[in-house]
Amino acid sequence: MLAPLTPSPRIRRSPFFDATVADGVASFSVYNHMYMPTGFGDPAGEYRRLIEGVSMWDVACERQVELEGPDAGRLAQILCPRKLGGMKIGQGWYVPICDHAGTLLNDPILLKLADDRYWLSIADSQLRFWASAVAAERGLDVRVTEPDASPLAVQGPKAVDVVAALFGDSVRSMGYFRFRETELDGIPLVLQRSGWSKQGGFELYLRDGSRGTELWDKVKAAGRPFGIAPGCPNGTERIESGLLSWGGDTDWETNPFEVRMGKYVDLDAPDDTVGIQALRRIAANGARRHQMGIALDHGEPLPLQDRRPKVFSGATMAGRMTANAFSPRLGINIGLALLGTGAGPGDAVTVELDDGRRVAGEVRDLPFL
Ligand code: THG
Repeated sequence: MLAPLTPSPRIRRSPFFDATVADGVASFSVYNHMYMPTGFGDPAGEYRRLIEGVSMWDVACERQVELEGPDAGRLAQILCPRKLGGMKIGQGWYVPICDHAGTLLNDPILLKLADDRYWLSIADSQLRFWASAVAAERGLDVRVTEPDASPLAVQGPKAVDVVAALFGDSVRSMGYFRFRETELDGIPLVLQRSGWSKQGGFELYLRDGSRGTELWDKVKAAGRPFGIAPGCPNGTERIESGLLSWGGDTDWETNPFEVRMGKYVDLDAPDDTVGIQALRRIAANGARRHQMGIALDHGEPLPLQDRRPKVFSGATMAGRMTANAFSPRLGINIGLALLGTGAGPGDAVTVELDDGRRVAGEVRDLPFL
């Protein structure tokens, strides 16, 4: 058991912090320098509601980096090795952001709010520094700021019913990652069909950080007939579904091709896109590693491993396991791993756990489910 966090203004509270405390949050992680709930004391129920019902999550720590001004679109394209020419206002796109060596710095959703206003809805790295430095170095006319925008996720097969109860049936026909600027009883919001699960759902980006508890309570009340309860980004479901956790599944050598983001890289993106030259070279030579699943041969649920256990193929180190969980739907322990491309589906491997135990396993294709 790790010791609790020491309070500090360096670790920010989300607008939903008080509401999650009132609802019995049991643990936090820190993400983008903000507390992020990681459990409410009922892991089995939290998983079941996500798979069969509906769950609500404080994901305000998915901070927004706003690019605003005449060169906002140009900066977005310089930062993203995915061609953005076809992007329409109201669309969100999943994009890799790479450094000049092609290393993955973040995997945000890019939202186009206007021709001169974009948001990068970021994973856990300081993209604001990166965006403002690149903008200044390229002499662009654009402001890079953090807007008052804090996502609350509603996830699960019944999420659409909860969100329709709040905003009307028109939300049922919203496409994936589409969003609209709207309000709920005067609370300004961006409503998007999105969220870090494969169970379907929406995110309500609160645009007034003073009204977090009010929004939380409205979502909870609308969800009551559907059995809603608080949860959080679910480590088990995301491993089953093969969703990427930047910084957990990636390291300072990881490029987008290694972690199944190659389909979001356009090699014919403009030559002045950061990292595109390196990405072209990597694509031509072939990536050295790839992200795979591992099915572990161990009956009991294993504890969460946080030291990236080594994965062996015979006596040879094949790579590292970056995340693990016991899958209730599969009835086995599963993991994500970054392995050399020599290791492929069906290969027998051994994982050396944090406590030194060795567990046999088999390499699997992703997603598991
Ligand atoms: N919502 C919002 N912001 C975010 C996240 C989010 N920022 C941080 C983090 N999550 C970004 N990472 C991801 C990773 C995967 C997905 C979304 C955000 C995702 N991927 C699908 C997949 O890989 O199958 C679909 C991608 C696609 O079809 O384009 O959903 O959750 N606001």
